[in-house]
Amino acid sequence: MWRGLWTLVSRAARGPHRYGTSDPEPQVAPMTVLPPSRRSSRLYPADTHLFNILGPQSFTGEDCAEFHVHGGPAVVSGVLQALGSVPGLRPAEAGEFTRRAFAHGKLSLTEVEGLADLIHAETEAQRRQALRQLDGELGDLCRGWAETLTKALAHVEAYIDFSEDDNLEEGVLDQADSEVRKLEVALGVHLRDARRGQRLRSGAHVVVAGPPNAGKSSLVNLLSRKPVSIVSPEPGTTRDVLETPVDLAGFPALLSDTAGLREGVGPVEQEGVRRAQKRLEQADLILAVLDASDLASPASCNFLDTVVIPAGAGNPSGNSQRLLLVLNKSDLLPAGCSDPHPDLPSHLLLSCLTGEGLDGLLEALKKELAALCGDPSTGPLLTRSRHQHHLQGCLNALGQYKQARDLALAAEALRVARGHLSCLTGGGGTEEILDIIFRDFCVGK
Ligand SMILES: Nc1nc2c(ncn2[C@@H]2O[C@H](COP(=O)(O)OP(=O)(O)OP(=O)(O)O)[C@@H](O)[C@H]2O)c(=O)[nH]1
Ligand SMILES: [Mg+2]
Repeated sequence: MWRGLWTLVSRAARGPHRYGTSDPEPQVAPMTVLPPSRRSSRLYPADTHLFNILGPQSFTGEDCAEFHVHGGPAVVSGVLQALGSVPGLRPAEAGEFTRRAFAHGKLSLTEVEGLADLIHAETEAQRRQALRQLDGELGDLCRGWAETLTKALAHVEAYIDFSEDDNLEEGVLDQADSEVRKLEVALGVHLRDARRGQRLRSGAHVVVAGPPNAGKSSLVNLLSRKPVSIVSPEPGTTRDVLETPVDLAGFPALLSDTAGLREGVGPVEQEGVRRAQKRLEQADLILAVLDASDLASPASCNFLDTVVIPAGAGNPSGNSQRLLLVLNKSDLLPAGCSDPHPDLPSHLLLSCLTGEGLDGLLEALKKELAALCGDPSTGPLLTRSRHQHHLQGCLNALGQYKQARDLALAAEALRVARGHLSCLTGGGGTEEILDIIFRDFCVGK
């Protein structure tokens, strides 16, 4: 590669604009002396450096050259233009550096996914989770499990080949069975946590619902800190489901504003109510909003009876759907009235108008989201459906191992189980899967 390396001459690094249009195009000239590995060479003009990193220490594992130049757009475009004129040089494809690093064994597939997640992380919890995956935690776990399976397979094969032999130690099959049982338990634990991991990566679905005019859109705008929805004193303003991604107390969430739930309305609003109800069924967390000064209205009572009470408000540890009940417009309550409705299920008082109660709501949301997404530093490791698919495949194959009547079939089931773990870390990855994963990357990484 070094034979083809060129260094920039002064005009390229200075950029074309500074010298006017009559100036010649940026140029490159052959470089005679290369800097030693991991050292930089100063090029002309001052402050342009060439960094030489020899493989396999570089990110991709290949010999690399990095140009460190001033960040002004004209300088950068001058350098790129000059490099682009060298035969054989071209800009990197999206994800190409990472793909090369994977091809050279510098990163496993789960680490590649961790890097992609880190690049796209928008919240603190996502960043911490991505760092764990980039550090190789999931890959290490899979490799440990694959080793266990290799041992179990060796025991089964030893039994097939040498069971007649007196030298074979006793209970080899029992050992294999016990390893498989332990593995089943471990996989089960991680699979049960998979939904939380996926929420942590792509955001929990938080649906804001309630009767018309309760202040749902006002709350969505307050939490997302932008005017997502139209707010008006007219009941029935919101019809469509409006989604917005938000960072809620450090956790990623997809916040949906919905139509106010009520009966006896026109066909358009009716369709809005139908959509709102459908969205409610898919919610990870319902933010139920009522007007604190209008709790006796038929729409409020109906919402309490049909949504809040069945969802088991105040009992988030149960199996019921998670729900936070918010009594909005607390500013309209008589002064000095701390909790006007002690008989209602557990709730929070809020005023979207004054912002009072917002801190308490964010604190409650943080607790709910931590329970839904898991602790990003110690919690779930399976963040993609691809992970879940392979672990489930592995678990199914272990089930077949236990049912196999024939030792050859039992050994084959162990091989299938091990194959799934190897696909998870990229050992048996097909081109299509690699294409999907690398497509997520931004250009240049
Ligand atoms: N006093 C007071 N008014 C509020 C508060 N929050 C919202 N409002 C007002 O209540 C009215 C309805 O607010 P929205 O946010 O549009 O209510 P909504 O629940 O989205 O209404 P629909 O979309 O029609 O179902 C508007 O006039 C808001 O300004 C509050 O905390 N205090
Ligand atoms: Mg609205």
